[in-house]
Amino acid sequence: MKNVDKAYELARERYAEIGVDTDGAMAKLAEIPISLHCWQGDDVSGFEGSRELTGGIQATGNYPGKARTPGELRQDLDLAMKLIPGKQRLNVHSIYAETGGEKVERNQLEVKHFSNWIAWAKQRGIGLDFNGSFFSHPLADSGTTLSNADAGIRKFWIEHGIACRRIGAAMGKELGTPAVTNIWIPDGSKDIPVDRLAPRLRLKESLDRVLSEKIDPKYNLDAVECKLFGIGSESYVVGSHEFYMGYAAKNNLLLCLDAGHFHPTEVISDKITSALTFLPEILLHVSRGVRWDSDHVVILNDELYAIAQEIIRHDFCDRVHIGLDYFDASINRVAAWVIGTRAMNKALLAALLEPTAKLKKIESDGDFTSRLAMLEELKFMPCGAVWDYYCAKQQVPAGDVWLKEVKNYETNVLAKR
Ligand code: RNT
Ligand code: ZN
Repeated sequence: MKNVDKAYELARERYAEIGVDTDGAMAKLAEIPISLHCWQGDDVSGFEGSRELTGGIQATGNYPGKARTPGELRQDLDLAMKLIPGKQRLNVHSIYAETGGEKVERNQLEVKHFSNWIAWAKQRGIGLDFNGSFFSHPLADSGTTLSNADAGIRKFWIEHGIACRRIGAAMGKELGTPAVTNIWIPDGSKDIPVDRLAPRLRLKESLDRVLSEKIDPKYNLDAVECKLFGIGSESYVVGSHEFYMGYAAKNNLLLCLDAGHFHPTEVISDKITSALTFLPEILLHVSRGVRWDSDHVVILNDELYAIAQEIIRHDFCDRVHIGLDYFDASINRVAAWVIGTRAMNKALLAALLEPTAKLKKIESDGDFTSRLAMLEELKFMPCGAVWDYYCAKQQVPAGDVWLKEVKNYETNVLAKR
Protein backbone atom coordinates (compact mmCIF):
# COMPACT_ATOMS: atom_id res chain seq x y z
CA MET A 1 0.00 0.00 0.00
CA LYS A 2 1.22 3.45 -0.91
CA ASN A 3 1.89 6.28 1.56
CA VAL A 4 1.60 4.17 4.70
CA ASP A 5 4.84 5.56 6.12
CA LYS A 6 4.02 9.13 5.16
CA ALA A 7 0.55 8.95 6.65
CA TYR A 8 1.99 7.45 9.81
CA GLU A 9 4.54 10.25 10.22
CA LEU A 10 1.75 12.82 10.09
CA ALA A 11 -0.43 10.80 12.43
CA ARG A 12 2.42 10.43 14.89
CA GLU A 13 2.87 14.20 14.98
CA ARG A 14 -0.83 14.79 15.31
CA TYR A 15 -1.09 12.38 18.26
CA ALA A 16 2.02 13.89 19.86
CA GLU A 17 0.17 17.22 19.90
CA ILE A 18 -2.40 15.71 22.28
CA GLY A 19 0.26 13.97 24.33
CA VAL A 20 -0.08 10.46 22.88
CA ASP A 21 2.93 8.32 22.00
CA THR A 22 1.96 6.24 18.97
CA ASP A 23 5.13 4.11 18.99
CA GLY A 24 4.50 3.21 22.61
CA ALA A 25 0.89 2.35 21.81
CA MET A 26 1.94 -0.01 19.01
CA ALA A 27 4.53 -1.68 21.24
CA LYS A 28 1.89 -2.33 23.89
CA LEU A 29 -0.66 -3.57 21.36
CA ALA A 30 1.81 -6.12 20.01
CA GLU A 31 1.94 -7.75 23.46
CA ILE A 32 -1.79 -8.17 24.09
CA PRO A 33 -2.81 -11.71 23.18
CA ILE A 34 -6.16 -12.48 21.63
CA SER A 35 -7.40 -16.05 21.74
CA LEU A 36 -8.97 -17.14 18.47
CA HIS A 37 -11.74 -19.68 18.88
CA CYS A 38 -11.13 -22.77 16.78
CA TRP A 39 -14.88 -23.38 16.43
CA GLN A 40 -15.48 -20.55 13.94
CA GLY A 41 -13.72 -22.76 11.37
CA ASP A 42 -16.33 -25.52 11.26
CA ASP A 43 -19.53 -24.15 12.80
CA VAL A 44 -18.81 -25.77 16.19
CA SER A 45 -18.88 -29.27 14.66
CA GLY A 46 -15.73 -30.80 16.12
CA PHE A 47 -14.32 -34.18 15.14
CA GLU A 48 -16.42 -36.64 17.12
CA GLY A 49 -18.82 -37.48 14.33
CA SER A 50 -21.79 -35.89 12.73
CA ARG A 51 -24.08 -35.16 15.65
CA GLU A 52 -25.94 -31.88 15.40
CA LEU A 53 -24.99 -28.82 17.43
CA THR A 54 -27.09 -28.68 20.61
CA GLY A 55 -27.06 -26.70 23.83
CA GLY A 56 -29.21 -23.88 22.55
CA ILE A 57 -26.52 -22.35 20.36
CA GLN A 58 -26.71 -22.16 16.60
CA ALA A 59 -24.49 -21.49 13.60
CA THR A 60 -26.69 -20.44 10.69
CA GLY A 61 -25.64 -20.54 7.05
CA ASN A 62 -24.00 -23.10 4.81
CA TYR A 63 -21.14 -21.25 3.15
CA PRO A 64 -19.02 -23.76 1.26
CA GLY A 65 -15.56 -24.85 2.32
CA LYS A 66 -15.92 -25.56 6.00
CA ALA A 67 -13.04 -27.44 7.62
CA ARG A 68 -13.82 -31.15 7.94
CA THR A 69 -10.62 -32.46 9.46
CA PRO A 70 -8.04 -31.29 11.97
CA GLY A 71 -5.61 -30.71 9.13
CA GLU A 72 -8.07 -28.52 7.26
CA LEU A 73 -8.93 -26.55 10.37
CA ARG A 74 -5.28 -25.89 11.15
CA GLN A 75 -4.59 -24.95 7.54
CA ASP A 76 -7.43 -22.41 7.67
CA LEU A 77 -6.20 -21.06 10.99
CA ASP A 78 -2.70 -20.70 9.59
CA LEU A 79 -4.00 -18.43 6.87
CA ALA A 80 -6.17 -16.39 9.22
CA MET A 81 -3.34 -15.92 11.69
CA LYS A 82 -1.02 -14.77 8.92
CA LEU A 83 -3.42 -11.94 8.18
CA ILE A 84 -3.86 -10.69 11.75
CA PRO A 85 -1.25 -8.52 13.48
CA GLY A 86 -0.14 -8.97 17.09
CA LYS A 87 -0.02 -11.86 19.49
CA GLN A 88 -2.47 -14.73 19.19
CA ARG A 89 -3.52 -17.82 21.07
CA LEU A 90 -5.88 -20.59 20.06
CA ASN A 91 -8.92 -21.63 22.05
CA VAL A 92 -9.79 -25.32 21.57
CA HIS A 93 -12.94 -27.16 22.59
CA SER A 94 -12.76 -30.76 23.80
CA ILE A 95 -14.81 -31.91 20.78
CA TYR A 96 -11.74 -31.08 18.67
CA ALA A 97 -9.90 -34.08 20.15
CA GLU A 98 -8.03 -36.31 17.71
CA THR A 99 -8.57 -39.89 18.73
CA GLY A 100 -7.32 -41.59 15.56
CA GLY A 101 -10.73 -43.02 14.70
CA GLU A 102 -11.19 -44.57 18.12
CA LYS A 103 -14.32 -43.71 20.09
CA VAL A 104 -13.19 -42.00 23.27
CA GLU A 105 -15.87 -40.84 25.66
CA ARG A 106 -15.56 -37.28 26.85
CA ASN A 107 -14.91 -38.33 30.42
CA GLN A 108 -11.97 -40.39 29.15
CA LEU A 109 -10.22 -37.66 27.18
CA GLU A 110 -6.51 -37.24 27.77
CA VAL A 111 -3.85 -34.82 26.73
CA LYS A 112 -2.59 -37.25 24.09
CA HIS A 113 -5.77 -36.58 22.14
CA PHE A 114 -4.63 -32.99 21.76
CA SER A 115 -0.97 -33.62 21.01
CA ASN A 116 -1.34 -32.41 17.43
CA TRP A 117 -2.81 -29.14 18.62
CA ILE A 118 -0.01 -28.75 21.14
CA ALA A 119 2.67 -29.49 18.54
CA TRP A 120 1.03 -27.03 16.14
CA ALA A 121 0.90 -24.33 18.83
CA LYS A 122 4.49 -24.98 19.86
CA GLN A 123 5.69 -24.61 16.31
CA ARG A 124 4.00 -21.23 16.11
CA GLY A 125 5.07 -20.12 19.57
CA ILE A 126 1.51 -19.53 20.71
CA GLY A 127 -0.50 -20.54 23.78
CA LEU A 128 -3.62 -22.68 23.88
CA ASP A 129 -6.83 -22.27 25.86
CA PHE A 130 -9.33 -25.01 26.47
CA ASN A 131 -13.02 -25.76 27.05
CA GLY A 132 -15.11 -28.61 28.27
CA SER A 133 -17.87 -29.39 25.76
CA PHE A 134 -21.11 -29.92 27.66
CA PHE A 135 -23.34 -30.03 24.58
CA SER A 136 -23.86 -31.95 21.30
CA HIS A 137 -23.86 -35.21 23.23
CA PRO A 138 -26.56 -37.77 24.09
CA LEU A 139 -26.07 -37.17 27.81
CA ALA A 140 -26.80 -33.47 27.27
CA ASP A 141 -30.00 -34.08 25.29
CA SER A 142 -32.20 -33.51 28.33
CA GLY A 143 -30.94 -29.94 28.43
CA THR A 144 -28.96 -30.34 31.63
CA THR A 145 -25.48 -31.62 32.42
CA LEU A 146 -23.71 -30.69 35.67
CA SER A 147 -27.07 -29.79 37.22
CA ASN A 148 -28.89 -32.89 35.97
CA ALA A 149 -31.09 -34.55 38.57
CA ASP A 150 -29.61 -37.95 37.68
CA ALA A 151 -26.45 -38.62 39.66
CA GLY A 152 -25.04 -40.85 36.92
CA ILE A 153 -25.34 -38.15 34.29
CA ARG A 154 -23.85 -35.59 36.64
CA LYS A 155 -20.97 -37.94 37.32
CA PHE A 156 -20.21 -38.27 33.62
CA TRP A 157 -20.02 -34.50 33.18
CA ILE A 158 -18.05 -34.00 36.38
CA GLU A 159 -15.50 -36.49 35.06
CA HIS A 160 -15.46 -34.59 31.78
CA GLY A 161 -14.74 -31.35 33.63
CA ILE A 162 -11.92 -32.98 35.58
CA ALA A 163 -10.41 -34.43 32.40
CA CYS A 164 -10.53 -31.03 30.71
CA ARG A 165 -8.73 -29.25 33.53
CA ARG A 166 -5.95 -31.81 33.35
CA ILE A 167 -5.69 -31.36 29.61
CA GLY A 168 -5.60 -27.58 30.03
CA ALA A 169 -2.85 -27.89 32.61
CA ALA A 170 -0.81 -30.15 30.33
CA MET A 171 -1.21 -27.67 27.49
CA GLY A 172 -0.09 -24.85 29.76
CA LYS A 173 2.91 -26.79 31.00
CA GLU A 174 3.97 -27.84 27.53
CA LEU A 175 3.62 -24.37 26.04
CA GLY A 176 4.90 -22.29 28.96
CA THR A 177 1.77 -20.17 29.27
CA PRO A 178 -1.28 -21.07 31.33
CA ALA A 179 -4.32 -22.34 29.48
CA VAL A 180 -7.60 -20.75 30.48
CA THR A 181 -9.99 -23.68 30.73
CA ASN A 182 -13.54 -22.46 30.52
CA ILE A 183 -16.71 -24.14 31.71
CA TRP A 184 -19.90 -23.27 29.94
CA ILE A 185 -22.93 -25.51 30.33
CA PRO A 186 -26.27 -25.10 28.58
CA ASP A 187 -28.37 -26.18 31.57
CA GLY A 188 -31.73 -24.51 31.81
CA SER A 189 -35.38 -24.89 30.96
CA LYS A 190 -37.68 -23.82 28.19
CA ASP A 191 -40.60 -22.97 30.42
CA ILE A 192 -41.02 -21.50 33.85
CA PRO A 193 -39.62 -23.88 36.46
CA VAL A 194 -41.10 -24.36 39.88
CA ASP A 195 -37.83 -25.16 41.57
CA ARG A 196 -35.09 -22.73 40.60
CA LEU A 197 -32.99 -23.69 43.59
CA ALA A 198 -32.32 -27.42 43.39
CA PRO A 199 -30.52 -27.32 40.01
CA ARG A 200 -28.32 -24.47 41.24
CA LEU A 201 -27.38 -26.35 44.37
CA ARG A 202 -26.56 -29.39 42.24
CA LEU A 203 -24.47 -27.25 39.88
CA LYS A 204 -22.54 -25.82 42.82
CA GLU A 205 -21.82 -29.28 44.14
CA SER A 206 -20.77 -30.56 40.71
CA LEU A 207 -18.45 -27.60 40.17
CA ASP A 208 -16.91 -28.15 43.59
CA ARG A 209 -16.06 -31.67 42.51
CA VAL A 210 -14.75 -30.63 39.09
CA LEU A 211 -12.51 -28.03 40.69
CA SER A 212 -11.43 -29.95 43.77
CA GLU A 213 -8.10 -31.00 42.30
CA LYS A 214 -5.51 -28.28 42.96
CA ILE A 215 -3.75 -27.29 39.76
CA ASP A 216 -0.89 -24.81 39.60
CA PRO A 217 -2.16 -21.54 38.05
CA LYS A 218 1.13 -21.43 36.17
CA TYR A 219 -0.39 -24.14 34.00
CA ASN A 220 -4.15 -23.79 34.14
CA LEU A 221 -6.66 -21.11 35.06
CA ASP A 222 -10.33 -21.98 35.53
CA ALA A 223 -13.13 -19.84 34.17
CA VAL A 224 -16.91 -20.15 34.49
CA GLU A 225 -19.26 -18.63 31.92
CA CYS A 226 -22.70 -17.33 32.79
CA LYS A 227 -25.65 -16.90 30.46
CA LEU A 228 -29.08 -15.33 30.41
CA PHE A 229 -30.93 -17.64 28.03
CA GLY A 230 -30.48 -19.98 25.09
CA ILE A 231 -32.69 -21.64 22.51
CA GLY A 232 -34.71 -24.05 24.61
CA SER A 233 -33.64 -22.46 27.88
CA GLU A 234 -35.57 -19.24 27.53
CA SER A 235 -37.14 -19.18 30.97
CA TYR A 236 -34.35 -20.31 33.20
CA VAL A 237 -30.60 -20.80 33.01
CA VAL A 238 -29.01 -22.54 35.96
CA GLY A 239 -25.63 -20.83 35.56
CA SER A 240 -26.85 -17.26 35.62
CA HIS A 241 -24.68 -14.19 36.07
CA GLU A 242 -25.34 -13.93 39.78
CA PHE A 243 -24.68 -17.62 40.24
CA TYR A 244 -21.26 -17.53 38.61
CA MET A 245 -20.27 -14.13 39.95
CA GLY A 246 -20.83 -15.54 43.41
CA TYR A 247 -19.15 -18.82 42.63
CA ALA A 248 -16.12 -17.20 41.02
CA ALA A 249 -15.70 -14.66 43.83
CA LYS A 250 -15.94 -17.31 46.49
CA ASN A 251 -13.54 -19.69 44.77
CA ASN A 252 -11.13 -17.21 43.21
CA LEU A 253 -11.92 -18.28 39.68
CA LEU A 254 -12.05 -16.32 36.47
CA LEU A 255 -15.49 -15.15 35.49
CA CYS A 256 -16.14 -15.39 31.76
CA LEU A 257 -18.21 -12.53 30.40
CA ASP A 258 -19.67 -13.29 26.97
CA ALA A 259 -20.91 -10.19 25.15
CA GLY A 260 -24.03 -12.05 23.97
CA HIS A 261 -25.09 -13.41 27.33
CA PHE A 262 -27.01 -10.51 28.85
CA HIS A 263 -30.15 -8.48 28.30
CA PRO A 264 -30.04 -6.69 24.94
CA THR A 265 -29.25 -3.26 26.39
CA GLU A 266 -26.81 -4.62 28.92
CA VAL A 267 -23.12 -4.49 28.03
CA ILE A 268 -20.14 -6.44 29.35
CA SER A 269 -17.83 -3.41 29.10
CA ASP A 270 -19.47 -1.96 32.20
CA LYS A 271 -19.07 -5.23 34.10
CA ILE A 272 -15.29 -5.45 33.81
CA THR A 273 -14.47 -3.02 36.63
CA SER A 274 -17.16 -4.52 38.86
CA ALA A 275 -15.93 -8.06 38.35
CA LEU A 276 -12.28 -7.08 38.82
CA THR A 277 -13.07 -5.38 42.10
CA PHE A 278 -13.72 -8.83 43.49
CA LEU A 279 -11.90 -11.26 41.20
CA PRO A 280 -8.23 -11.51 40.33
CA GLU A 281 -8.79 -12.11 36.63
CA ILE A 282 -11.58 -12.50 34.11
CA LEU A 283 -12.07 -14.03 30.68
CA LEU A 284 -13.95 -12.28 27.90
CA HIS A 285 -15.89 -13.98 25.14
CA VAL A 286 -16.02 -11.13 22.71
CA SER A 287 -19.03 -11.72 20.52
CA ARG A 288 -21.78 -9.76 18.78
CA GLY A 289 -25.36 -10.60 19.51
CA VAL A 290 -27.88 -9.21 17.06
CA ARG A 291 -31.30 -9.16 18.75
CA TRP A 292 -30.33 -12.35 20.59
CA ASP A 293 -27.17 -14.28 21.44
CA SER A 294 -26.62 -14.79 17.73
CA ASP A 295 -22.81 -14.91 17.75
CA HIS A 296 -22.33 -12.66 14.73
CA VAL A 297 -18.78 -11.82 13.67
CA VAL A 298 -17.25 -9.18 15.91
CA ILE A 299 -17.04 -5.74 14.34
CA LEU A 300 -15.72 -2.37 15.42
CA ASN A 301 -18.88 -1.09 17.09
CA ASP A 302 -19.44 1.05 20.16
CA GLU A 303 -19.34 -1.87 22.55
CA LEU A 304 -16.07 -3.18 21.14
CA TYR A 305 -14.50 0.27 21.60
CA ALA A 306 -15.89 0.36 25.13
CA ILE A 307 -14.55 -3.10 26.02
CA ALA A 308 -11.08 -2.10 24.83
CA GLN A 309 -11.24 1.20 26.69
CA GLU A 310 -12.09 -0.56 29.93
CA ILE A 311 -9.11 -2.88 29.55
CA ILE A 312 -6.64 -0.16 28.57
CA ARG A 313 -7.81 2.75 30.72
CA HIS A 314 -7.40 0.76 33.91
CA ASP A 315 -4.32 -1.11 32.80
CA PHE A 316 -6.05 -4.47 33.06
CA CYS A 317 -4.10 -6.22 30.29
CA ASP A 318 -2.71 -8.79 32.72
CA ARG A 319 -6.06 -9.46 34.37
CA VAL A 320 -8.36 -9.68 31.36
CA HIS A 321 -7.96 -12.64 29.02
CA ILE A 322 -9.42 -11.72 25.67
CA GLY A 323 -11.08 -14.56 23.79
CA LEU A 324 -13.42 -14.43 20.83
CA ASP A 325 -16.63 -16.40 20.59
CA TYR A 326 -18.78 -16.28 17.49
CA PHE A 327 -19.68 -18.64 14.68
CA ASP A 328 -21.01 -17.39 11.40
CA ALA A 329 -21.53 -20.07 8.76
CA SER A 330 -22.94 -17.68 6.17
CA ILE A 331 -19.65 -16.09 5.07
CA ASN A 332 -16.13 -17.26 4.40
CA ARG A 333 -15.05 -18.68 7.75
CA VAL A 334 -11.42 -17.67 7.45
CA ALA A 335 -12.50 -14.11 6.69
CA ALA A 336 -14.74 -14.25 9.76
CA TRP A 337 -11.72 -14.93 11.96
CA VAL A 338 -9.69 -12.20 10.29
CA ILE A 339 -12.44 -9.57 10.46
CA GLY A 340 -13.27 -10.20 14.12
CA THR A 341 -9.71 -10.45 15.38
CA ARG A 342 -8.55 -7.42 13.43
CA ALA A 343 -11.54 -5.51 14.82
CA MET A 344 -10.54 -6.45 18.37
CA ASN A 345 -7.00 -5.26 17.70
CA LYS A 346 -8.26 -2.02 16.17
CA ALA A 347 -10.40 -1.31 19.23
CA LEU A 348 -7.40 -1.91 21.49
CA LEU A 349 -5.27 0.39 19.35
CA ALA A 350 -7.89 3.14 19.49
CA ALA A 351 -7.96 2.82 23.28
CA LEU A 352 -4.16 2.92 23.46
CA LEU A 353 -4.18 6.13 21.42
CA GLU A 354 -6.31 7.95 23.95
CA PRO A 355 -4.81 10.60 26.26
CA THR A 356 -6.36 8.79 29.22
CA ALA A 357 -4.54 10.61 32.02
CA LYS A 358 -5.62 13.93 30.59
CA LEU A 359 -9.23 12.76 30.26
CA LYS A 360 -9.29 11.42 33.81
CA LYS A 361 -7.99 14.77 35.07
CA ILE A 362 -10.66 16.68 33.17
CA GLU A 363 -13.25 14.35 34.64
CA SER A 364 -12.02 14.66 38.21
CA ASP A 365 -12.00 18.44 37.78
CA GLY A 366 -15.68 18.15 36.94
CA ASP A 367 -15.29 19.62 33.46
CA PHE A 368 -17.78 17.37 31.71
CA THR A 369 -18.09 19.75 28.75
CA SER A 370 -14.44 19.24 27.87
CA ARG A 371 -14.73 15.51 28.51
CA LEU A 372 -17.53 15.13 26.00
CA ALA A 373 -15.89 17.46 23.47
CA MET A 374 -12.57 15.64 23.64
CA LEU A 375 -14.06 12.18 23.42
CA GLU A 376 -15.86 13.28 20.27
CA GLU A 377 -12.76 14.84 18.70
CA LEU A 378 -10.79 11.68 19.44
CA LYS A 379 -13.11 9.68 17.23
CA PHE A 380 -11.75 11.36 14.12
CA MET A 381 -8.07 11.32 14.99
CA PRO A 382 -5.95 9.49 12.38
CA CYS A 383 -6.03 6.12 14.10
CA GLY A 384 -6.32 4.35 10.74
CA ALA A 385 -2.91 5.64 9.66
CA VAL A 386 -1.37 4.16 12.81
CA TRP A 387 -3.22 0.89 12.21
CA ASP A 388 -1.93 0.58 8.64
CA TYR A 389 1.61 1.28 9.78
CA TYR A 390 1.28 -1.21 12.63
CA CYS A 391 0.09 -3.92 10.22
CA ALA A 392 2.97 -3.20 7.85
CA LYS A 393 5.43 -3.37 10.75
CA GLN A 394 3.94 -6.67 11.88
CA GLN A 395 4.26 -7.92 8.31
CA VAL A 396 0.60 -8.48 7.78
CA PRO A 397 -1.43 -6.76 5.08
CA ALA A 398 -2.68 -3.26 5.78
CA GLY A 399 -6.10 -2.29 4.49
CA ASP A 400 -8.25 -4.80 2.64
CA VAL A 401 -5.33 -6.46 0.85
CA TRP A 402 -5.82 -9.49 3.10
CA LEU A 403 -9.15 -10.17 1.46
CA LYS A 404 -7.45 -11.01 -1.83
CA GLU A 405 -5.49 -13.74 -0.08
CA VAL A 406 -8.63 -15.17 1.46
CA LYS A 407 -10.41 -15.09 -1.91
CA ASN A 408 -7.50 -16.89 -3.59
CA TYR A 409 -7.55 -19.46 -0.83
CA GLU A 410 -11.27 -19.88 -1.33
CA THR A 411 -10.78 -20.60 -5.03
CA ASN A 412 -7.74 -22.83 -4.64
CA VAL A 413 -8.49 -24.68 -1.43
CA LEU A 414 -11.94 -24.17 0.10
CA ALA A 415 -13.91 -24.58 -3.12
CA LYS A 416 -12.30 -28.01 -3.64
CA ARG A 417 -13.50 -29.42 -0.33
C1 RNT B 1 -22.56 -20.46 24.46
C2 RNT B 1 -21.28 -19.95 25.03
C3 RNT B 1 -20.08 -20.82 24.80
C4 RNT B 1 -19.99 -21.38 23.38
C5 RNT B 1 -18.66 -21.98 23.01
C6 RNT B 1 -18.79 -22.87 21.85
O1 RNT B 1 -23.57 -19.56 24.52
O2 RNT B 1 -21.04 -18.66 24.55
O3 RNT B 1 -18.94 -20.11 25.13
O4 RNT B 1 -20.29 -20.42 22.44
O5 RNT B 1 -18.06 -22.51 24.08
ZN1 ZN C 1 -19.15 -17.81 25.11
